[in-house]
This record gives sequence, C-alpha cells and structure tokens, in this order.
Amino acid sequence: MTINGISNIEKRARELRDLINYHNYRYYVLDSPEVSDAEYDELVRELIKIEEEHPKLITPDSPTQRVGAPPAEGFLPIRHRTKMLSLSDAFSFDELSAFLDRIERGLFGEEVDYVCELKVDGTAISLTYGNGLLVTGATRGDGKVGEEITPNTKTIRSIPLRLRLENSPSVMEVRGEAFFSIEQFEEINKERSERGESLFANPRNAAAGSLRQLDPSITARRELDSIVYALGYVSDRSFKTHLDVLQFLKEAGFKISRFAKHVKTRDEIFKFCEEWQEKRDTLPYEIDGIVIKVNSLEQQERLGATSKSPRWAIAYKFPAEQKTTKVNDITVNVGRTGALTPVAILEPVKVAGSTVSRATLHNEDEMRRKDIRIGDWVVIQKAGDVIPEVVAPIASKRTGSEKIYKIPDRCPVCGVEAVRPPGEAVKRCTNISCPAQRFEHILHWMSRGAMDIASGPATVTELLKKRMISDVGDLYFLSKEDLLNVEHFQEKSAENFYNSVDDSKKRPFSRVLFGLGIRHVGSHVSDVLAKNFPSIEELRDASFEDLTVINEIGPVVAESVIKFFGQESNLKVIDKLKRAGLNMQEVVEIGAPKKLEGLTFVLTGTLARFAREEAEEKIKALGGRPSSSVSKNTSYVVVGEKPGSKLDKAKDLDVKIINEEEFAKLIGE
Ligand code: 3BA
Repeated sequence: MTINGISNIEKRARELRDLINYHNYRYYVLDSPEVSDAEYDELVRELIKIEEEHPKLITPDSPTQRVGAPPAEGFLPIRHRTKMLSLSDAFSFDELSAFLDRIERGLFGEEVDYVCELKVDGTAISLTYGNGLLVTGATRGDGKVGEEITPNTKTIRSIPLRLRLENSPSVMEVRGEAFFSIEQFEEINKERSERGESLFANPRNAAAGSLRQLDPSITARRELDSIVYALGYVSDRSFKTHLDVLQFLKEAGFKISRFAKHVKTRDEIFKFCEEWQEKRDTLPYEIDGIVIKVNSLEQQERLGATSKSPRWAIAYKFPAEQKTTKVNDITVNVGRTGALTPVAILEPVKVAGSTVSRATLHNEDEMRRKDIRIGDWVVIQKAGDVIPEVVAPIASKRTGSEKIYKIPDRCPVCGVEAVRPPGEAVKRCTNISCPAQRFEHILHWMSRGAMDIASGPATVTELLKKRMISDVGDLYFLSKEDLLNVEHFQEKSAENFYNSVDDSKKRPFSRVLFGLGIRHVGSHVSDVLAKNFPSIEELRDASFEDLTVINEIGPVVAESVIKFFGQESNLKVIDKLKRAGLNMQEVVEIGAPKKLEGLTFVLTGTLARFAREEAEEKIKALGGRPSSSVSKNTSYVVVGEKPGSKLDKAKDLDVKIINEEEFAKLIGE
C-alpha cells in the first residue's frame, strides 16, 4: 500500500537525518569522524533526493536546511530574554589581581574557585531553542536587542539544529562565539584580494562580516565555527556551577572549549594566562586573552553585575603581539585629505593571526623620532583591531647600509607640490583634484560607517579609470547597462553593485554628512551637526558663530565646515547627490512625539532606583536632554540623596525641582 510506502520513505528520511546529524556532530563538534567524506556525502545525497520527491518530509532540523533563503527585509531586531553583558578587561596581572581582590572582598573572604577559558576572538552570538529546536540566532547588538541572523547561524555546522537531549527545556538561550580558523580567515582574504575587494583586518571582523551577510549562502561558503560558554534564559532547569553548565552544553550537542580549566588559586590563574600567552600560536584559531569566571552560580548571583558587565568574570587581555622583521622599503600613502603618510614595506611576518607586510610610520616626525630607516630590522606590533605599527628599530642589527627616508616634496600620485603647513604634523598634497584623494574619498563614501555600499577598491579604481565617475555623485547616475560594459563586472555583481548604490540613498542625513568627508567631521560630529542643522542648506549657510555656539563644535571643526562649503566643486557634488534623491535633511521621526521632547534635566545627588548613566539614558530615549549644569533653560532638576549645590542654584533660578518618585512617574516607571 502507498500508505505503507510513504511511511517507509518517511522512516528512511528520519534514519538519514539522524545518521547525518550524528556524523555531522562527530566531525564538527567532536572533531573525530567515523565515516569518510564520500560516505557522508552519499547519505546527504540520498536525503536530498527523498526530500525533493516528498517536500512534505522536510523538517526544520533536517541537515539539508542549513542553507535557507535570505530574509526578505534585512535583519530584524530581536530582544534577548536575558541581557548579554560584556566583559571588563584586565591588561596586566596587577589589574587581574585587583579584580580577584574585589571578588574576595565581595564574598567576605569565603572560599571561591574559578574557571579559566580561552578568549576566542570571534563575534558573540545567542541561540534560542524552543522545545529542543533551534528557533533563532542573534548577534549581541547592544546587549538588550540584537539582530536576527537565524539563517546564518544555521549554516554553522557545529551548532546543533536540534538538541541532543532526551528532555529539552521549553526555552533555552545559549551564548557563545562564532569565529573563523586562521586558515579559513587567510583563505577568505586571499579570495577577496583576488577579486579586488577590501581585506578583513582580523578573523573577528571577518566573522562579524560573514554573520551579517544577508544571503546565507555566502555565509555557508565560508566555514564558520562556534564555541559556546554560557546560558541565558533557561526554563525548568537549574545549575550549581559554571562547570555544570559547560557539561550540560556539551551533552546538548554543542562544541565547548577543550581547554577550560577549573582552578582554585591565584597562582594557577596566572600560570594559565602565562602558559596560553606562550602557546596561543599553536591553536588553529585566534585568542586574544583568557576569561576568568567565578565557578559557583550562587556566588555569581551575589556578586551581581554593573549595567555593562558581570562582577564575577573578567577578560585578561594578552599584551600586543610583537614580532621582528625587516623594512624592505618605505613609501608614502596619499590619504583622502591629501596627507602623505610614510608606510614601511615589510618582509611579511605573521602577527596576531594575520600576515603583515605593511605598517604605518604615522608621520615624518614620528619616523625620525623612532629613527626608522630602510633596511632596518624592526619590532612591529599589532593589538586587536589596530593597524600594525613599527615600534622601534633594532639598532644592534644595523650594518651601516640602512638609508634614511625623506618624505617627497611632490605628491607621488599626481606630482603636484606637497607642503607641510607650520605647526602641522603632516605634509599634504595641495592638488584638490588629486586622483589619490578622489579615490580615497570615494572609498570613504562607500565605507560601512558612511553609505555602506558593498564594493571594494578594485571597483573604484576601474570606474575612475574608465572615467565613468569622477566624484561620489556620479555613482547614482550609473545605469545597470553602464556597469555591464565594465569588464570587471559580471551580470550578478553589476546587479549587486547597482542595488547597493540604490539602497544607499536611504541612509540618513547624518551619514551623508559623514560620507562627504569634511575634514575633522567624523561620525559623531556628523550626528551633532545633523541634529543642529537639519538640512544641508542650513549647514551650508551657517556662520562661524552659528557653529561654535554648539556644544561639541569647536573652532577647528567650524573652520573646516565653512571651508568645505566655500568650495564650488563640493557644492556641485552636493547638488548631484540632491538630484539623485539622497537625504539632504534630517528625517523627522513620524509617530507620537517623544514624551520628554524639548525638556532638559539636571540630576543632583544619588538616586535610589537608577544609576546616573541609566537615568540619563532613559531621558535621552524619551527625547529629553540630560545636562550637567543648571540654567534658566533647565526644565527639571531631579533631586536624590545628598544633593549638591545644583539644588541651591535651581532654587535661585526658580527651576522646577522634583524628587525621584516624581521623576519615575514622569518617565513612566
Ligand atoms: N566567555 C566570551 N561573555 C565569555 C557570559 C560572560 C561572557 C563573553 C565571553 C558575560 C570568548 C561577552 C559577550 C557575551 C555571552 C555576553 C568566553 C568568551 N563569557 N569564553 C561572562 O571566548 N570570547 N563575551 N557573550 N554573553
């Protein structure tokens, strides 16, 4: 009978699913496969075939479901059930000692044991399981609300789609890290460099970038790995120690670190840190420190947390990794503002997980001060994100053939004179239409913090070379056909680039301002300017005084803004951007006006229910403005325990004074 037939097929499908999930677990979690790749592939093929013929048999935890469809509307915010805190850092054994002192004091000297873990340099994720099935994956975000990246987390093979438990909790949040092996990271950068795309600075950025790919098939092509180390919210289950939690996570089918160590004394903690500082190179992935956690959950509870981080855990950060290598040459790089920066071209060395072949020398004075010459052996260092830098030459290795480098008097790109204004640290190319500046400027416009256009230096080079663009405004007038005429593009990549440019029209005014690359106007200053001058015309017409009356805007920024708008070529670009439909004014949020809009608050004394930052955050979230000094413009002074002189001032100026209760009511708590 067919009913029987179907049920046989269904049975086989289930069998295959279980088998594949099991072998997957052996391979990706335990790192100890039982079957050959070919045998495994055969099972997968059989399951795919069954599922194609009987789509009804596809289950959400089927191993074929690791690559799903992209989300229709980008990433959605998702609220974590328990907050994802961050770790406070200790940069030395002294700081670590002070932290351990605080813990012991906090626990009134009672016995305490710890767990030391390697601090994997990846990106934090939170996975929610409902009745044993993976339902959502999320980034950390601000700790309270992250971005939903479920399809991307599903592509990570060491993350179980279904828990390997008899009895799964109805809801469970699992926290850990998604990361790349150093090998994968280098592979990705190699591919990117071949395609002319910008390179990831380190494995952590690469992991964060891959997890935030809208198309999970791109995430899937790059093999992310995972290690989990904490639980968030869990229903119907409780644990006594962190080690119990790790054991439970392991039983549930997750990959946990093999190197977590239970320790009882400070000496053991220091020893663990020292040992791994030495051995970190032997790992296939990058670690940037050691996490030390109080083992007892009851003690953790008593120690509690600040608004940002737990008081029962700390990250001991390894010192910046240093290596020695040779300076083969020194050249200059011409930046977006025309600055000529000396760059050391190095004999490639591996530092902190990536291969370094260039390092910045910052500027001429710095290079002289350190006395770095072509041919020198030097110590270089790289810490976390920072661009590798040359620390010092090794004078004892000098042979006498080293050469002092002088920054050229002409721009190496356009040949126009470069000058160093008195009192400034850098020499600049004086040609405002220097191709190097143009190139860097366009790259800045497309960067993530600005318009976030997905592309890289090779595309920009190509478009400039073909004279298809000469400034950022031109990007918006390229048609798909124009792009297809550039050999650099394939059908798909042309389409992607076009869409990405089109999509960037939606960025808010403050980002447009940032993208314009006005000197001294970074992303924060852009926000401030956009708030105070809600349209480009208002900013353009602002006087020096109009600008400098604003808190946070000093004479240097004001000068620079005025100079920028005084230049005809800049106004032309702005005009093009306007015609292209970019946001040239601050978009007023529609919906109910915020409750505290237009009100200024000054806090004085200690509040019982809120930490000061917390109260200020709440005021801001409701549209109000916290301020530190009382004036006649202050709307309310909130008075806590032991108020200071601000209370007297408020009385003097007849400003409304409220207590904590009234404040709480005002903000609706
Ligand atoms: N343990 C990162 N936070 C970690 C659970 C606490 C924690 C980490 C850790 C807060 C690592 C901050 C982001 C976060 C989950 C919040 C680790 C590592 N423990 N081993 C104590 O290896 N990178 N990061 N993640 N909640």
